[in-house]
Amino acid sequence: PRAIKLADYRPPAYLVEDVKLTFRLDPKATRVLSAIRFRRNPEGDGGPLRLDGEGLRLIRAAIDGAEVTPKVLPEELEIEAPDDFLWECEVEIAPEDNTALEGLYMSKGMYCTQCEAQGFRKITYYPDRPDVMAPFEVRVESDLPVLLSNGDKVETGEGYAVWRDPWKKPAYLFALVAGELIEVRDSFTTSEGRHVALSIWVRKGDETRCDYAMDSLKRSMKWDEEAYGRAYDLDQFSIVAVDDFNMGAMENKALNIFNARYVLASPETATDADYARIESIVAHEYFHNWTGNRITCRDWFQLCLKEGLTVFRDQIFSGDERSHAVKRIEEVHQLRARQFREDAGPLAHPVRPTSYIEINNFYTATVYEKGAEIIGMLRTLIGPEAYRKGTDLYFDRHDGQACTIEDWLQVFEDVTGRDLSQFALWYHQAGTPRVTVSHRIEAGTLVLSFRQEVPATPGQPTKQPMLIPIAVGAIGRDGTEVLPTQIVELTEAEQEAPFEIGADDAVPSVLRNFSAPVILTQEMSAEDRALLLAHDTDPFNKWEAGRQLAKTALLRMVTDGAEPDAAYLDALEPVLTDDRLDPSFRALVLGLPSDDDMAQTLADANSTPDPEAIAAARRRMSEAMARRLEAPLAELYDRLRIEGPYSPDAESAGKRSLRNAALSLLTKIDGGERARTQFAAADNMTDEVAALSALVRNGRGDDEAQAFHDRWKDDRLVMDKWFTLQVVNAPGASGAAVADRLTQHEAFDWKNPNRFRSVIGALGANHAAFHAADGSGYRLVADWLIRLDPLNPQTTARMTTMFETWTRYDADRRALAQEALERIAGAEGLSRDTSEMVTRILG
Ligand code: HT7
Ligand code: ZN
Repeated sequence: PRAIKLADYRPPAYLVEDVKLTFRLDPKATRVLSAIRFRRNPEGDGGPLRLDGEGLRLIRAAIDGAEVTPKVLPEELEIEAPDDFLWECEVEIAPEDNTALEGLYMSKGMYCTQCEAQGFRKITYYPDRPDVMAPFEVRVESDLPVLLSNGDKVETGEGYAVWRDPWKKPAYLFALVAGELIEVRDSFTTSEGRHVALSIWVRKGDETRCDYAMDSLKRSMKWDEEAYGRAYDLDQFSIVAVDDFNMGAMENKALNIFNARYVLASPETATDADYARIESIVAHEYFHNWTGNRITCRDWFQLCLKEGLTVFRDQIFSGDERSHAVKRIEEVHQLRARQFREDAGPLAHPVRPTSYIEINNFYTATVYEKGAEIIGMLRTLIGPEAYRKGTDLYFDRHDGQACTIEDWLQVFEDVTGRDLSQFALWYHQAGTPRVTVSHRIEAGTLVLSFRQEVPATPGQPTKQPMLIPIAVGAIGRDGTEVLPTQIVELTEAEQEAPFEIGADDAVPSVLRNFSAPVILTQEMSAEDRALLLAHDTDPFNKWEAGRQLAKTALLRMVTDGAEPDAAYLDALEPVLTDDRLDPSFRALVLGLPSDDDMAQTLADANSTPDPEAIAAARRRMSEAMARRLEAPLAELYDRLRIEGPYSPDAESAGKRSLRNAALSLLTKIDGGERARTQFAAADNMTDEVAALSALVRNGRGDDEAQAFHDRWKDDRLVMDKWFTLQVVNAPGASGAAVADRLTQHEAFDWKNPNRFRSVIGALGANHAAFHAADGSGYRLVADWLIRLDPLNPQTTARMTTMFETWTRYDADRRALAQEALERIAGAEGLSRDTSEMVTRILG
């Protein structure tokens, strides 16, 4: 397969004036009629009309009313055409046979679409590229009661509906939904006085679980008006929940389509984490209306233009709605677990890649999360006011256009007069920068000495120094802050920064709020870390100090067989019992670094991680924490019980998270008594899952797992949790056997992506099980990926990333992983998606 290169970008030969589509829906033979007005692009190469199309049966084609016979190739159609003309075409497709869930497909009797990135070409012939934007009018014909498409409904009658979207959009934002759906309605009046009808469309029975998504939507609409001055621009906005979906959700203009798990929530069936995710994904997709839809990407290399920015926007929204401190810690946790891991392995790529084989493989943590970090750094560097001026200019200047990263940076250069060319390296250089800091204090001046280095990554052997904003402060020996937060702009490979602190001893607090996505090395004694854990005014670094103490202690346990560090355990107690601190913050302080994090830390230090030893060390540490902190944990567990009905608000969720963190530890030493009682009495899914997980983790949950199953067997979203928690929490290396057994369960519908991920994907979250010494984890995953690939290449390819760290491990494990990867690579008819991924992972 041919690699697509950024350097080969050429403007389209033709532009589209407007699009009219008619769908005659039928599961086996849907007819799609298109009437598209094309106009030659003065900036194009003057070539023939080339339209993308895949798996389409061409019935007829005409130019200006005269039938034509185009040259039809497997992935495109070509024809000589005049400069300005009407293209009419009729094709036939079979949505029922579409298991890849791209294009028009069926999910439980309902028609739906997924066109990003290149699904529209599976619907009809079209220049399926984001820089071709046009208004669409869509007529849907079917006996089904609900017929939806983008924009506002302009006509409806017996067996049909017509929708018009006046805003120019690329084809990847096209959507159509048809089915027996229930509508949950609300409304929102914009700051511009527009009355918007809001609808959430779900399957019958789910209409009672839409309140939180609807509320999140209205809060998002308001927030975008206040934070970015962006109001909604149509009279209708819909969200549809779909059971079969490859990813989380999709921002189609005025018709967002969601994986049902990110819409539906009720106290009995959704956890606090589910509520938080629903809030942020609803916001994310809504925010795309301006950052993605009104202003889109010129080509798919610019994906971070919409995704990095929109993630940044949804992160700040969630922080505003909840707690910025807790949200930042969670973001960094996730960034390190997913993006740093990607950046450290064979799949490392720049935030703006320069080449791809299958674009679906570039919807990555790097594009999304590192892309968001870049926006955050930009705002730190120029300040919030200049940032807002820049975004205002961006929306003014580029509304209705398909843009590049250069366009984005230019507006900030224009409003600040700053040269951002060194900053732009963040988009171009892959790999996580390493920053090493040391310090000295001379006559009341704290001098920080920095060194930065960006590691080599595939295709990028050498790197230049980056512009890195490092937020610093310092805490005096008595616990008071002697240096409030300042920003150091690193630009050189080595650099010093002096600060008057008026004291001769202090502990520097560096990379506050995780001001840049770097790996920081800072030699620091356990006492100094404990001082920061106790007194840092920056919540992120307060948490980070505890984290570093935990890591050091765990590393010593793994490499030297040390006992759990008593000083670390002692340092936890004052934080745990400090009622001035947000309970959810305290819950995060109690969490240990994951096994995968420990494995990466060992690999970074050129040591080979032993998954069993890591898991055993974490188990021993948890038990030691439980014993050392038993009294305060038990006290908190009793005191934090919430009386009255469940509410998903941040304060209540914080209390539950600390209480359940306490439960998780106490279950190590109380024989499971509290967890069993909590499980039996739980009136909400957060407490129910927490109790069951704690029991399963300690090999005690068989009866409760059965009871959970019997209670929830008819609820697909809760059953996904049932599958996942058994695999993720399976002790020792038993996870692969547990997953294998669960694949034989009658409810294991492997063709449904959520269910597949709930078992096979979950194994990736059980480090010791996936990396079991006998290779059972690798084999099971390979077997199932080989089976899924012919049906659903996108989900298969995405899940190959479970193997991305395979070179970290010992020779035996490497051989077993390589064998599994080669078996996937050699599978007959392997998709382009999976083939690209496995080839890159094998290196
Ligand atoms: N922009 C969307 C990305 C996407 C996607 C979503 C669902 C299924 C397949 C998909 N391919 C790409 C989602 C987002 O980031 O908002
Ligand atoms: Zn997005």
